[in-house]
Amino acid sequence: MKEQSKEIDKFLTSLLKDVGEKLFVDADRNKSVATKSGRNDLVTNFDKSTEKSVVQTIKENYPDAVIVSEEGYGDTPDSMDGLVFFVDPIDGTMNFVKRRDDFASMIGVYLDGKPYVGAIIDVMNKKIYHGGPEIGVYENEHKLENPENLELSQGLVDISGPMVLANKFNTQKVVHHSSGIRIFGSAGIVFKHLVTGKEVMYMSYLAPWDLAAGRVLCESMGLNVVGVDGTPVNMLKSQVVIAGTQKVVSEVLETVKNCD
Ligand code: 2AM
Ligand code: CA
Ligand code: CA
Ligand code: CA
Repeated sequence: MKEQSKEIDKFLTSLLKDVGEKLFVDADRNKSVATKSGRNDLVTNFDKSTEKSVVQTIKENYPDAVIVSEEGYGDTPDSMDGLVFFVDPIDGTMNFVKRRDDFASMIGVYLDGKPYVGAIIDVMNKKIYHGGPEIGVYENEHKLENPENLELSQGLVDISGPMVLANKFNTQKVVHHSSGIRIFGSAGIVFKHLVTGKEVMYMSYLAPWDLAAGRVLCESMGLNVVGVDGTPVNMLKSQVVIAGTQKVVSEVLETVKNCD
């Protein structure tokens, strides 16, 4: 098991390194941009070409694995049995288009429903956050220490913009009790801040590919990842997710419970 974790970790880091080198250059290129569900929901030719080649490489190396991916090149499983790869080719597409910064590419791997190996590349900073419960979590080759179990008043939180503006789930109260709010616009970049201890909580509506890699890394480092009612997340559907230190997640769940 541990040997297989290590092998998949090597596979993911090498694959995402190649993806990162391409996207680093593509960030400066003209993009063909289309909207999906609305004007804030974008997809570019690079989201599609990246996903197509990542899915193909996974299929060549793990022919029996199931692949769940955002732009339509994967499968649509109804169970988490066996090896399941979740692929988000470009996470933070709006940033990729507007800022050419703060976007990621990520792959999370689950074995029989359990977090197994995850990898997130911060493309513009050329850093890969990767690992799993059996092997620990690394920033490139450097092993990361578990983040301190800070309280809400001791750290920065990241909550999706529309959720805070609408004060959904009492999120404005959460912000008032924290050190402040930061909104990066890429789940992958926020998970990077959680595993390096720079933020203490992330709350957002996430699809399985937004969550998969970050959940593996968080849970491997003693951070909590739960649904908005405190129940375990379901990797086969989209849902509101709270991820953060154990203390902050309990405080936020209490605040959510008391929302009017
Ligand atoms: P994306 O860029 O891969 O679409 C932006 O706030 C963050 O939320 C990004 O990680 C973005 O991923 C994700 N996101 C954007 N729209 C979403 C939606 N409708 N459902 C779930 N996640 C979304
Ligand atoms: Ca998208
Ligand atoms: Ca995403
Ligand atoms: Ca995406």
